[in-house]
Amino acid sequence: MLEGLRRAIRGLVESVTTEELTEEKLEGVLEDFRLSLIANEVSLEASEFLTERVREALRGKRVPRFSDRRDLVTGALRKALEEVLLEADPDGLVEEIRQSHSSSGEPFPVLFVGPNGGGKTTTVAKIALFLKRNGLIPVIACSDTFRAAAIEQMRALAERVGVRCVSQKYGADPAAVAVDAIASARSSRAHVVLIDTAGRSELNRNLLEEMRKIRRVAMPRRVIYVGDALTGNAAVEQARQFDAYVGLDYVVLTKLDSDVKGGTAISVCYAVRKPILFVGTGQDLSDLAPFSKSEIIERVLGELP
Ligand SMILES: Nc1nc2c(ncn2[C@@H]2O[C@H](COP(=O)(O)OP(=O)(O)OP(=O)(O)O)[C@@H](O)[C@H]2O)c(=O)[nH]1
Ligand SMILES: [Mg+2]
Repeated sequence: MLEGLRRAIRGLVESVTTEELTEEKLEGVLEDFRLSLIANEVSLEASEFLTERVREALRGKRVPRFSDRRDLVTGALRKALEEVLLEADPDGLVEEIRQSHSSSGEPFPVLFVGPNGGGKTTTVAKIALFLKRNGLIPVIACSDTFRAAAIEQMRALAERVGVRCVSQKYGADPAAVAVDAIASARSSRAHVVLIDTAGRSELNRNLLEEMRKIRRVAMPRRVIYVGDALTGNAAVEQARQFDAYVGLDYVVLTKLDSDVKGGTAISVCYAVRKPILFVGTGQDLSDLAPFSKSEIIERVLGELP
């Protein structure tokens, strides 16, 4: 995971700690760094931001000792990443659901949105398991009434987790399915409703309108964007659109287990300024981990030469 990003930073550190840097040379080193970030799925804007932070740390400074220069660079990057990356605490969400349910008796609806194949259905099941392990009773709403076999897929996963799943026929109104599930959760005194929705291969207006309608009708307390880390800039662009159209509270980034580049988390946080709640780390139901800023920073900056 994240080797690419680590290599980009290592390359930068190596350059600044082995060469005498004239202003001109420094610009060349910074440009190489910027391009290596971009090659590892860090968006254009976020790459510029990080590069600028390194430039500020080094520019105009005569730092004769190489080890001091390394510390300046890694210190600047550490600070910049601290600023860009945003994390949300899953235990905080559990507590909020619990408190909301005990004070109102109402289930807490959570809407999952995202592009086709990003991992929504799998993530809904993983989060259902996480919530169940934390003593909450989830109900799942199959509001993907669009894709062939989506309902069977969700039902099979829900069965493995051991949670109830509310569905209707294919072609049914996804918002009506969500409302149905919320009513069913209310009568069974379940704590939380997880609403799985459809994706489309092309992000289009229809899908965004459909999500907006579910939001209006089902009134979720939280909206979670599920994006595939491997798709890099596409995931960022989609997150931006879902945020503009539907409004997002959290991000879940999936497939981090196969993500050798590693820049998507930085890019998504930089673009939509929403915290990452979880990352997906595999296909199993327990392959879900809280997103830890300090862990990511350690992974890319730790033990550099
Ligand atoms: N390696 C890995 N695979 C994952 C992860 N999350 C999901 N997947 C896989 O990605 C594929 C698509 O996942 P789904 O959950 O069906 O994606 P979706 O967003 O619901 O897709 P649509 O319903 O078609 O929009 C499946 O094969 C999942 O097993 C992850 O964190 N790591
Ligand atoms: Mg799905």
